[in-house]
Amino acid sequence: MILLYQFEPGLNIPNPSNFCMKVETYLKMAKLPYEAINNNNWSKAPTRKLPCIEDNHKLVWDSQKIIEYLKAEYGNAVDAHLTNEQLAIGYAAQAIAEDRLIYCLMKDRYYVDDSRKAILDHWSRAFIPDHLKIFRPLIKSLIKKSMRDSLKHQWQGYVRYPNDEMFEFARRDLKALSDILGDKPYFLGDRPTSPDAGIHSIIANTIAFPTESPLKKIGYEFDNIVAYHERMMSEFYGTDYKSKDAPKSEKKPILRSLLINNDNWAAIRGLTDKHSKPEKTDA
Ligand SMILES: N[C@@H](CCC(=O)N[C@@H](CS)C(=O)NCC(=O)O)C(=O)O
Repeated sequence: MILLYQFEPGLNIPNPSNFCMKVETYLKMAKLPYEAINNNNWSKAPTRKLPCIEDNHKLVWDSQKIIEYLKAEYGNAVDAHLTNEQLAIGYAAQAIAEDRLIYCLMKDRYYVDDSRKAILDHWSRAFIPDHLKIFRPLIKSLIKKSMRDSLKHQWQGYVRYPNDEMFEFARRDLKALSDILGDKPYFLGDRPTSPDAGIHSIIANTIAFPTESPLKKIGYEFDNIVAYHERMMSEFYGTDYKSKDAPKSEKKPILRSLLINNDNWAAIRGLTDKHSKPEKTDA
């Protein structure tokens, strides 16, 4: 059984982490049996990011690498019919969503009051159990600071723009996605393919987030995007999806011994572990 380590579902979207949702959607699309470990155990993950999967004594991380691994290991029935041109269009559409629109989403999450309150409430409950809830305000301010710091240092500095300018970018990105989708049911035709897993996870996080926000409002300007969201939800999660129905997982640790490549692990942890000492080099 494939184990999917991910953040906890909540806010009535399958996962407030779009990359976790992307992998879960792909697993459903490919009809692969899996168990979701909703335990927020990001600090044990090789890059301190989720999702990761554990399969056949291997740990694989990064949503796209996970999908490529699953295709190699279990076959590629989902995308096998696509031409190279379609694959390239899917790749480009996915990049608009995952590498551009995502910054507008993060701006909304951490710089718009209602959205920020909702996401920080969710994470603080996910990370701190009820009997320690006195610490939730502290964790909220730490998460807010850490997210804002990392967003401000993102190379292109998108979040430094005022909200209205930033959300204009979102309108452009969503318009491009809407034009690529056109009147097709899915991004590359009549049936869902792997780029839909990535694109929809961003769209769901944009328009199905529970608070009203400038970004969500812009999402609702595009009727075919809204219909696409409903189609994807009904296909993979059910029309009346409620995240509170998702199981809470025990704290099952990610097993470090299951790494695909231990050299890779050491190199990655050297880059991500704040406490690791840099290796001495002759240079
Ligand atoms: N490139 C990675 C990105 C994963 C990622 O950014 N995960 C976020 C949640 S959506 C995360 O783990 N954030 C925790 C952190 O940065 O501390 C992938 O595609 O899996």
